[in-house]
Amino acid sequence: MSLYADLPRVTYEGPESTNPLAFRWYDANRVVLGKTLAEHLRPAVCYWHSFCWGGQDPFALGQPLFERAWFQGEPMAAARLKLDAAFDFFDRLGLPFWCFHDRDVAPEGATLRESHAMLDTLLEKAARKMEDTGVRLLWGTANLFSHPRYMGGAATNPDPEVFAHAAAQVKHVLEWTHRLGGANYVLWGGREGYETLLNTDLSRELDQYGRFLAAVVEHKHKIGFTGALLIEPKPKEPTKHQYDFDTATVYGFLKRYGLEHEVKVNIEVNHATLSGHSFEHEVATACALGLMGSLDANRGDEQLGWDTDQFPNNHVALVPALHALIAHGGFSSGGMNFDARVRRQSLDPADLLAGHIGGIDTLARAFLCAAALHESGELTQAVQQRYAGWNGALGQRILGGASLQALSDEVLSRGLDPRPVSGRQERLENLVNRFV
Ligand code: XUL
Ligand code: CO
Repeated sequence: MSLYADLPRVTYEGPESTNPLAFRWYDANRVVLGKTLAEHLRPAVCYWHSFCWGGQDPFALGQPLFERAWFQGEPMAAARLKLDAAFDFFDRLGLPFWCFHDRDVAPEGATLRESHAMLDTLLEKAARKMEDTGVRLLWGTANLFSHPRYMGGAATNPDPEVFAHAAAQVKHVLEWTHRLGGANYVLWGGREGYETLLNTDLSRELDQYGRFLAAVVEHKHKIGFTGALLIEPKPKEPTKHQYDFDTATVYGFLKRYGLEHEVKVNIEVNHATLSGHSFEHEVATACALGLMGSLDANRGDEQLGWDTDQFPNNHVALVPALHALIAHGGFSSGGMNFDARVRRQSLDPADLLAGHIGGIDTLARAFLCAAALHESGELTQAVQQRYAGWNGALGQRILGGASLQALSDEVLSRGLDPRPVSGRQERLENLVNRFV
């Protein structure tokens, strides 16, 4: 008997429902702005936090805290059990997508060849389950950060053999992601960063990373994978300085290596806040720079300075980012992956379901608010009005390339004397609050 088979199948019951295991806002088939909520949000369950994490924290030694049958026994049998349990869980929850790292799905073998073979066996099984259930793959990725060989980085490792190993691993998972019809392939820069400059050649490491990414792009085209390649920015943890600090840093990196039209970003809420930005800043930056890919929906804790990966539970906080996303036209290949885990005292199978239900309801409610705000057009108009001068003759001359000399002549001859105007922040904050 599977762990999750006894759980109820989650259904939408509406905002008045008091059923703790029902959706109150996520009505998957509700049409808003021309598409269903499921089509807008494209929500995904992540394999690693939900089925691989055993409740350990840095103070817990030894065995996993959670009692799961797949945390013991022969590794391949355990991995099969875990896959069955995961698809049972997907079935209960009814979200359209899932996401995985290679090492979440299958154990690491004694050699890469052995690791590949085990992954192949498990992903063949996953492919059949995807076909049976209709659950699709939002993205696949390779774990280039858990095995000790990667402790000094993968692509940015001082040892080229480690680079080659990482390349071989990514090649295999990229091909599988293609075969499973994945919408995206994610590269989170696990240990691509450094602890101290005393032992680090920063410029060499960036060149290595640039070459790695270019090789991934080449292979993507070679095999005909049409999904998006996504870098997931994070400023710190596990290393002190992660190279993919934030979206703007990633953009600079991509520009330097000529990859800005090939790779987009997967923005995680908790990574955004760790970088000292708001989530909406990261989303708006990605939209502005043409890098908007996908989102890892979670949250941090305002009093804690690390990556707590909690399920989102505050819809108001998400409205500005979703408003920016809607204004941008929404996702193309992306979606919302729950890169989130329950707290370690949440031992019961139903806790995992409740975490996802709360998370998806929070996203759905935030989306509905943001869609209403977008449809009213009031905020958009206020911003357009603020920049209206740029549509006039002077604005157009400036953007057309007017020189400092020409602008100086114009100010002096016309006696231009611009007056400050209100940014109306409080009025705009009140406006947004009408929609939440
Ligand atoms: C780590 C993190 C990863 C990526 C996938 O902080 O967010 O789980 O999302 O490798
Ligand atoms: Co993430």
